[in-house]
Amino acid sequence: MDPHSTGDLFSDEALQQPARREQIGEQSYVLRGYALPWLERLLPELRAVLAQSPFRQMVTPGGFTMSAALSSCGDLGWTTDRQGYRYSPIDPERHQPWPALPNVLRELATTAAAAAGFEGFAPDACLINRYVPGARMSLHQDKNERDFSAPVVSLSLGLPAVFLFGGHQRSDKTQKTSLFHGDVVVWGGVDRLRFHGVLPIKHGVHPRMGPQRINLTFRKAG
Ligand SMILES: O=C(O)CCC(=O)C(=O)O
Repeated sequence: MDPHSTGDLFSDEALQQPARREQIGEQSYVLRGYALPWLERLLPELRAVLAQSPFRQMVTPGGFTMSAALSSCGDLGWTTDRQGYRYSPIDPERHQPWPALPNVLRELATTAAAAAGFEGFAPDACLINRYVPGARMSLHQDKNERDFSAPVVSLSLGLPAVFLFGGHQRSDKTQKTSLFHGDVVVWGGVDRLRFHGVLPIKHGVHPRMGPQRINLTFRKAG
């Protein structure tokens, strides 16, 4: 995640366009480039979180190692092992609380949610996924949270991804949306439990983030 120097001319701010809002569902939006103006503040905080709770490979209840490596920050972190999926206040590798959710991440998630029509979003969990080329996320619903009235806010950094957005049944047709560095997806309300996933990440090197994609998903879990 070390910045590769691109000079001021090509900084995220210089490249920034006004965020475009693309509707992908009745209450779901992609906010194009929304996070670009935040990145100078956000990336050092993210790096500090990951220095405390580094990425690790987790195992599903079925015994499969997830291809994305995971970490978390906030009051609750999402974990999986042979016992099941759950939120926990404790990082199971360090036996200590997860790192606190940095203010800049909280603010980003809250304002992005509001831009998508969800005022007052107060996340208490931020799951951080790291995808190297070839890593993917199979179709799933986010349903380990207590209350589905809050949206999911998802920030993409680094290499592009193809996001799959399905329906309420696993077998429903999915729509494909390319996600780029700085894009934020928000889904909630009638769309909150829609299946979603990510196709295998293509090989590449992102000028700012290197050969990886990092995704942060903010949720109200507790
Ligand atoms: O990486 C992404 O864009 C989606 C991540 C995701 O689906 C999840 O964390 O539940």
